[in-house]
Amino acid sequence: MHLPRLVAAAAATCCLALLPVTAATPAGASGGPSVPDRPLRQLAADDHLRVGTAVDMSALTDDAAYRRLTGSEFSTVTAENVMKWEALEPRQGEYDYAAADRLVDFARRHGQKVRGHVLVWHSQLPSWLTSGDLTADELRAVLHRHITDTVRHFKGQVWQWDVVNEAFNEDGTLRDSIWLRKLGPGYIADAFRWAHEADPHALLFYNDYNTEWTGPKSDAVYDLVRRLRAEGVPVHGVGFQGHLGIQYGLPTDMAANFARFDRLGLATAVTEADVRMEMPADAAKLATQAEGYRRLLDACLRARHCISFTVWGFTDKYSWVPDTFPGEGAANLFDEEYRPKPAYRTLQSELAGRARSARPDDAGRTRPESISQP
Ligand code: 9MR
Repeated sequence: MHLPRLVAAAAATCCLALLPVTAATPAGASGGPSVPDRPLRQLAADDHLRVGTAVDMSALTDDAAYRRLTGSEFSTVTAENVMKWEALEPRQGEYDYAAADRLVDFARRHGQKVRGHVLVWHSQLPSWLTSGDLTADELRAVLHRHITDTVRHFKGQVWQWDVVNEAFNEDGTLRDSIWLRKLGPGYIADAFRWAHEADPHALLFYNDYNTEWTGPKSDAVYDLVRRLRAEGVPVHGVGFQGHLGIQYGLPTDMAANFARFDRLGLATAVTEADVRMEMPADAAKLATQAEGYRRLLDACLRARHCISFTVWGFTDKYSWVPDTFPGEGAANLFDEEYRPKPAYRTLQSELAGRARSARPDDAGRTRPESISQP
């Protein structure tokens, strides 16, 4: 059931004063509909959902407010950068797991699960790999070893791995990457098989952006995972990154799209949600942003096997957006001073509204822990 628009609007209005999260207005204090002021992770647990954030390890180390909210608001964490190949193996054969291990340790101490990001991607590869003139056989061996070593290192500690990331173009053809060029399309199935051999209990995901709605790109992902499953390849889930921009208009058919993946018996997850805007932000843009986050969460909650909802950072203070899209920003749930934005209150309300509306005899949502593997 949807949270009534009225409540979402009231939630948005209440937060334009941008109170610090620790001193938030008690539910209903303004006389409006009550907005539950509980951490997202608690509210999501009532919906059998894990809620997560990407973590910037420098901020986690240096910024106490960032550290506190990372621990209190989220029940899963993703390494924003420190599990990428260039970070883990800057020189061939020399691994540096220190920063990633610190995140795994933080997660353990805070009762959080870890999303591993990312094993096979065309970006943030070490230069020894991209500029070295490896033959196809050598590259295949290097990829096999990277997946095996990395997944083994984190064995039992990573809940979900993004095994292959962003392999498709917008038109649904395979992206021209070093992997496709040298190894052919079979690299995708190989990556899943190798990851599964290294940790048979980790949930293995295909992850991409602009696949939240139906269209050629999400059709291609759908065809890929359906075929892989039919061939017995151990792919367990599909991640929808969820990088939206309000200037493009909000997608309307995300729930239907998530549902078709759900019907394949696959887990789904929102893996990198943020909703950016052209700056400066104003009340109307922040309200549209809140609706963007709400729609992503709604699509997830309607899919029985959607097991986690992860935002790509939670504060505008450390967002990747302004560097990549000059003139855009304000994409996160909290502003740069850690004041909750309307989007944060909307997620709280949506999560609480779902839990309240769940019937005891409801077939219900799958518990994240019970997703089975082929
Ligand atoms: O947020 C990440 C940023 O700090 C890096 O500079 C960037 C490099 O490409 O990657 C960002 O994260 C990306 C993620 O790994 C994959 N999906 C898109 C994310 C945003 O670009």
